[in-house]
Amino acid sequence: MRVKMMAAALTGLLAVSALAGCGGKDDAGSGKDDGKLVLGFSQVGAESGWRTANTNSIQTAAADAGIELKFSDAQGKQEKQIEAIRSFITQKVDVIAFSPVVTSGWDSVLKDAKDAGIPVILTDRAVDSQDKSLYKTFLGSDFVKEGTEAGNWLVKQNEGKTTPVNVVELQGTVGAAPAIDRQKGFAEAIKANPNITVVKSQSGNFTRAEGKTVMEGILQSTPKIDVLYAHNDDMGLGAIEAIEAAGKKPGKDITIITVDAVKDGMTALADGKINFIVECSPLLGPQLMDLAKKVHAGETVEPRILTEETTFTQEQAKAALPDRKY
Ligand code: GZL
Repeated sequence: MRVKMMAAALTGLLAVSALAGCGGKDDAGSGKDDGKLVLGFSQVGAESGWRTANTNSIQTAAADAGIELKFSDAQGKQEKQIEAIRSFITQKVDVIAFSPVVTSGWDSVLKDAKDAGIPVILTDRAVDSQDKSLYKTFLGSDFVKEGTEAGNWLVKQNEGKTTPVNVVELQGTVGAAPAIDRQKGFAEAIKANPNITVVKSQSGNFTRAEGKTVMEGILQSTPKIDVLYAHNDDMGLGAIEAIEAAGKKPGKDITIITVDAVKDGMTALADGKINFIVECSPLLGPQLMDLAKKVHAGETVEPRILTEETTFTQEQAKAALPDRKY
């Protein structure tokens, strides 16, 4: 009889501790007991100076905010981002944030995060999901506006001229929001002057190496190039190497417009090898951490948060360079 009572008591004790284990998740949601907010972040990769600056901003801001950051680099592959997000769900992080490498193919994994009760924040790039309840907010630039700024500057430079202006366009990663929208904004803006036409448009995947390779091919196959419009500084800098190797002067024989305004791009602009840069700020870290805390606390946040940015001429670059943070 005594043995039976002891066995029953032991069973009850084990059951209680097991339940305590399941329900023991602290309010941070991560099963940790230090109460720190746990943020899972899936980054596109390390394809450009912009991306490096963006990663630095996020990692520094997480440390400053006392947020535990689980950071994953997808090396430019959507499947790795999806894998990372699923892992964050399994780990029961408090908030998930990511910069989607391309716009499509996210609904399923975002629905899993929603079903798991984990809020998602989009940073930098957008998704084309129709269901806006799949994420709490999108923090990033207006890429159409960036393309428009680039096109408007070129139209202004050719005001009153009637000679044809042949533009070569180095597009970003195929299917990425910045590539789609920077092309759209630029194409719309240059309609103001029918003499300006894009004679060749090809992806350089936002990297310096591919920008150089693609530009080498275009220089061979395109007789008259007046302007290069590159969707980021890195592709523009790679193209400059190809232009110089072909015996032409970048910024003079070929007018060059890029987007981002990272240090190397701004230096080339100040040196006269680039003519105009549209800024795209990578410094999203502090705003992201603030948003993570708010969504974790159940506060309502704006569904779309635009980043502040400007444009630079060669003279403005010379003045701005000493104070640039990236
Ligand atoms: C823009 C960002 C783009 C940058 C590129 O917000 O997604 O990706 O313009 C980067 O330099 O590779």
